[in-house]
Amino acid sequence: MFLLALTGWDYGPWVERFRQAAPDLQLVTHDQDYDPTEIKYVAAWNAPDGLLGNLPNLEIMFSLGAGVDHLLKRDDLPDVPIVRVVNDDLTMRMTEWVVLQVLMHHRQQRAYDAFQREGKWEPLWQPAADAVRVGVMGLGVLGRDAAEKLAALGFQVAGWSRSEKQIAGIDCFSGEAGLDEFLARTDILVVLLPSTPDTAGIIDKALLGKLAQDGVLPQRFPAIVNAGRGALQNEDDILDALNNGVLRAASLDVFQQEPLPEDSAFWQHPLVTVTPHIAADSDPAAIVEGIVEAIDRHERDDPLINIVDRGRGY
Ligand code: NDP
Ligand code: OXD
Repeated sequence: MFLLALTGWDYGPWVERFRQAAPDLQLVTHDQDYDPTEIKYVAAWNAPDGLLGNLPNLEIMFSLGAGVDHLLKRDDLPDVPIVRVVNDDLTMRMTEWVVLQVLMHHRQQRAYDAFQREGKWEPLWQPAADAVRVGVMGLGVLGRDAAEKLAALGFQVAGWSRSEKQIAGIDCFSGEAGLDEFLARTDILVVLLPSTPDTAGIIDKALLGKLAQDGVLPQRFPAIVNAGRGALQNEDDILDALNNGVLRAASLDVFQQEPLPEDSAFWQHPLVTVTPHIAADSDPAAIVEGIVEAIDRHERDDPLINIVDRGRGY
């Protein structure tokens, strides 16, 4: 039996899609009556506390997002493989959001929005994309695709990851040793890291202070674009950096506390673009088939793919 355990998302489209993709799958949602000993598979997004620890015959846990911090931080985590979402639809959604934000900063759209509100016709000098250095933190499934699409638009793109990489058209940096050089050549910093003990609070005063201050548009750069997780960012440090000119703009899709509290200074800040954790939604129409296929693989005794490495935390 397959258990869907979600909070904050509507069950309807997920149940409907599972029924279409696997009509024979016995499916229950966590708000229905079920016998916990019958559950072999669970798909979770912010499942209620305690629920996951009470499934004695569980064989696989599916994260309904690409990120798995919502699972790994739990006290009730069973010792079974965790399969996460790796899916072209989700990747493309993230790349769209990242490219949108990078182009918005590059093409000075926030300034034109303000001019429009003032009824002011004021063309600004515009450099070409190849004069702008984008740095992508995290070169996994999402970071790599965004980096490659940004490079195709002509930006000078570098990436930073834990392990060394070689990617055509991208300057690759890795580990502690590569971080400062990567930051020093970055005008627009895109953050697509997972939330782990190693990355907690990594976007802080020290890191922001190492970003390039010699960008081609000094009044716009450096800028940051974070769609990784709120836990990566020290929000007071970001606000200080914006207020004292170390940072010239921020696009934030993720926050330490979500929903973003009403009194957060980010809402009204003229240099900040806020989106409500929508950079890359998990669309049941795209994701359910991958889960059904993983169950088929498991039942055929084929190895699972996209398993989370609990030691690394992602
Ligand atoms: P991956 O696991 O494929 O990639 C993670 C990348 O981060 C890898 O390149 C990895 O390095 C790097 N990394 C991890 N830890 C470190 C570290 N300590 N130092 C340097 N690099 C590190 O993840 P995805 O690309 O699929 O997703 C990234 C994150 O995006 C998710 O974990 C989630 O938090 C977030 N996300 C946000 C969404 C939104 O709507 N806002 C939607 C979906 C995901 P290496 O390659 O060497 O392993
Ligand atoms: C995810 C997310 O991790 O939506 O997929 O944040």
